[in-house]
Amino acid sequence: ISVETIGFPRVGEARQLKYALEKYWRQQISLEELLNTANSVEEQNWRVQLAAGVDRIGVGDFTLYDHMLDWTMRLGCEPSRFKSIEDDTDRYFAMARGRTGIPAMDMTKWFDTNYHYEVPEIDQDCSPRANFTSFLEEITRAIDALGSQRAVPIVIGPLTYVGLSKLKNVSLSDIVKKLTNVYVELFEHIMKLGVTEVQVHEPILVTSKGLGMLEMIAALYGGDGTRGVLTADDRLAVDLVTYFDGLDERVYRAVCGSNVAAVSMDFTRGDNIAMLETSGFPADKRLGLGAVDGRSIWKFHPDELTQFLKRVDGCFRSGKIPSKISLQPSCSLHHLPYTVEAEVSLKQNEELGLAPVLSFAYEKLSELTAVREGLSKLESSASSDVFCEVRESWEGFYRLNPKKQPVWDRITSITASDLSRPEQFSDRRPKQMTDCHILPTTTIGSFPQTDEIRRLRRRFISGTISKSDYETEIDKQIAYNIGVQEALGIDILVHGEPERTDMVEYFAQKLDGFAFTQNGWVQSYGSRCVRPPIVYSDLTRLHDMTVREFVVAQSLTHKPVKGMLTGPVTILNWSFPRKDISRKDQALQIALCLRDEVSDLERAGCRVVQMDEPALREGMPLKDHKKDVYLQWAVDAFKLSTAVAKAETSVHTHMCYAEFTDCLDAIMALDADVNSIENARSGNETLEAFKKAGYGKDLGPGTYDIHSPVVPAVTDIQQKLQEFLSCMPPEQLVVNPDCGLKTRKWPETIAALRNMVTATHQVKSQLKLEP
Ligand code: THG
Ligand code: ZN
Repeated sequence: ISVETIGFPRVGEARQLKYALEKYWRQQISLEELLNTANSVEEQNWRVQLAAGVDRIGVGDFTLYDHMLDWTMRLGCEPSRFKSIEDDTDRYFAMARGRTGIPAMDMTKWFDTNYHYEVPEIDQDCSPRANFTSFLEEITRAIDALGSQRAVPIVIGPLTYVGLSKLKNVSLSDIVKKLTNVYVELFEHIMKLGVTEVQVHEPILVTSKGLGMLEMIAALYGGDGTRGVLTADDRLAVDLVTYFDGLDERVYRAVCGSNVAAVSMDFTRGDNIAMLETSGFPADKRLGLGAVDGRSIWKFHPDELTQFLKRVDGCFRSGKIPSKISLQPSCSLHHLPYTVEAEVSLKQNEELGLAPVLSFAYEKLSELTAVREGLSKLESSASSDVFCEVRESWEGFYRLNPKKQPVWDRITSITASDLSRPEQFSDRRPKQMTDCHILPTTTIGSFPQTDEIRRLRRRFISGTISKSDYETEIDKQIAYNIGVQEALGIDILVHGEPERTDMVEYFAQKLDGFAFTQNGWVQSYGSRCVRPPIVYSDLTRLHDMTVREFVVAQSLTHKPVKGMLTGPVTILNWSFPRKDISRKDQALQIALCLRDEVSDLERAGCRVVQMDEPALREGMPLKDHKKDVYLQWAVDAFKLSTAVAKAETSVHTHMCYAEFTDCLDAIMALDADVNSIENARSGNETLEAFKKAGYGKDLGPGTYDIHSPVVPAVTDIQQKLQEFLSCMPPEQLVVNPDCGLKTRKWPETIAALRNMVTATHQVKSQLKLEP
């Protein structure tokens, strides 16, 4: 039994790569200095894995920005608008970040993780060509550091690469065929370096798309009597690596019948072990046993793991699986922070008992060897020392963080009526915001976070200024924000959220049951990282969370001010959840806290509550047949949070970062009175889809793109509004930008909102002229 990794974090323990990248973009360091930093982070990664006793280390997944973008370069699939940029590095960063006149490529979520990749764009002009120089150099460095047997190149497989692309006027199978030669060329180069095995990552196979790829699996990897283009050369073994869910039985049969030398699977999701028990695993292949959860920050539970290992052992004994096994994390470790050792406060806080049960990337490496030991000790039924130690850590954790029974009692007593508004939309809508006329203007919630606010917050956190001084300054900013909106003539106001940094961090800090790391950074995209809070206990609300700032804002204006909340599903999806409590129950716990907050806001005079759910879509399971269950509890959690609102209270929501068209039924089921959506960069497709689905409530499609500092012209916004009006009646439309404004500067924000209000007035006066 060997131990193997299939990917590692890459920003660096101290986020060295992030800082180097940002300096390089500001032209403060040279490309050479950037690459020196990158190489030293990568080499440190290798050293750590080597020292942890990993037998085969996945290499080549390191990247300056995004691994999918790397493959776009390597395969020569750059969209044609970038082809004029000759220098490889310049072209690479232009694709990621855009250039004047050349928009960046789109980003989207990598499967169901919080990582964003650069979506390849492939059309009929795409003519793949090999561009592997820097990749081969990287592999060569890895071989020098680790030896050619220990360094296993990671390659994103053609099915996954193309399956995750935006295809225009081309078919998936045609492009896969076109790309195959380039992969064959790559494999030849890799063999020349003395490499004998590659990991070909094909996580797409666990999704519902995998079922449509059976023929392509056979063509590429062999099966049905064919040799397989990528497995035709015996000198290079292919390990077909899948993760993020189990394999559908038909896909499993296809990969088992293929010519690959090894198949690696995720045994922490789905039910691959049951499939091994019933169908067995081919004796001529090595099994990659992804038994250590690469998505979870928690240590393994010794008893659960023992149960699992017994089943593996049973398969061994009955000859269902071969003796060639490689123990692996269930996926790349790059979805985890580097190490618990860097969490000094959590480690010191012994009353919490949390640090001993946490396991980040470095600690997962030790778990791999612990699991190997556990498997070998099964026979003697002696428990290994590590298992005993981890069991004690968990016992300590549970003793210190007992179940909060009242929370569970409240969850048990939730009834259907808790999930529905007192009146139907058609009855309640006329009672809401009666002072607001047709085409009301509003914003999504946040206003620019100036350096001054950030400085203020730092002084408060470090204790340099008192809480009351901090609040006084925050209130001044709220007053300014309200003044600006009044002057611009916006109809539904916001306080602007100067007291919040990251919305999820803000709410997590207000709730009891969340813990925070100091260095637990996880790459979100490019140089950007997030530090998700950790759910360690049942979640409760100790105090109201947003009422003070709402009251300050509402006291300054007669117009309605929105009470701004982040929805339960988003708070959960952007945190590290407990693994021993269902995500549904954790979402419901957060929902109960938010429900109480909605009531408190109403009592404080709030007439409009906005419950944002930007991450609703990204929590969707990868298999179609699992989607309904997720969407059901996600919708329930949202409704549990909001349905307590009186009929007179208008409930808004906002969604961004995603495609909505594949979960429209769920979005409609949220029963929000107004839904503002990110739409400025797409045409009317989303709107058409809403209309087609019979969406009858109010909609606020983004009238301009806030991700760019460009101020939209009045005519641009007018045109957008006209397009929207061609799609739905004016009574249904709300006018807003397409996301929050916190990343923008004040001058462009004011100019853009002024144009938005002007455009709205002009469109309204035109409407009146019409018969
Ligand atoms: N909040 C949280 N998660 C998120 C988003 C969010 N996940 C998805 C999406 N939004 C990711 N977008 C970003 C945007 C900006 C940054 C990170 C993720 C960012 N991060 C700072 C950095 O890397 O320098 C660090 C922020 C900090 O210092 O706290 O700018 O909105 N929870
Ligand atoms: Zn948004």
